[in-house]
Amino acid sequence: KIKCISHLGIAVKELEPVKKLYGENLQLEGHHEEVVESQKVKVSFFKVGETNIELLLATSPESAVAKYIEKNGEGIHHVAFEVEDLESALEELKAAGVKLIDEKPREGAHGAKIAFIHPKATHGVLIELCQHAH
Ligand code: CMX
Repeated sequence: KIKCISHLGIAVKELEPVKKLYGENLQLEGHHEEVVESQKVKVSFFKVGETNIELLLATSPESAVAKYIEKNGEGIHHVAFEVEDLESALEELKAAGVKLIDEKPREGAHGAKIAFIHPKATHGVLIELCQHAH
C-alpha cells in the first residue's frame, strides 16, 4: 500500500547553484545530504511539507543520473512512493507482470529500502518505491 510521495528526484549537473535555488530563493529547508555509493549519486534533500525534493548529482559517468542528463538534460528524474512493506509490494507487482528494475529491495539514502519499477512499464515515469525505518 502506498502511503505518500516520499520525494521527487531531480537530476542536476551541479549541486551548489540548485541548492541555492531551493534553499535560498524558494526558502525550503535543506535537511540531509549523502553519497549513495551503490546508486553512484550524491543526494541533497529539501523538505516540502510531508514530502521532499531530492537533488541528484551523478558521482560517475556510469551513473543512471549522468546517462539521464546526457539524453534529456536536467529535470525530474523519478517519483518515489513510500510503501508500508516493500518486499510484498514488489512481489505483488511481479505477480501482476509489471516490469521491475529491482526485484529485491536495495539500500538507498537514509538507510531506506528502495526499488525501481522500469519506465517501460510506467508510461515513461521512473517510479521508485521506498520504505523508511521510522
Ligand atoms: N525516466 C523516464 N524514462 C527513463 C528514465 C527516467 N529517469 N531513464 C531512462 N528512461 C527511459 C529512456 O528514455 C529509454 O527509453 P527509450 O528506449 O524509449 O529511449 C529507456 O528508459 C532506457 O533508457 P537508457 O537511456 O537506455 O538507459 P538504461 O536502460 O541503461 O537505464 C534505467 C535506464 C531506468 C533502467 C536506469 O536508469 C536505472 O536502473 N534506474 C534506476 C536506478 C536509478 O535511477 N538510480 C539513480 C537515483 C538513485 C536514488 O534516488 O537514490
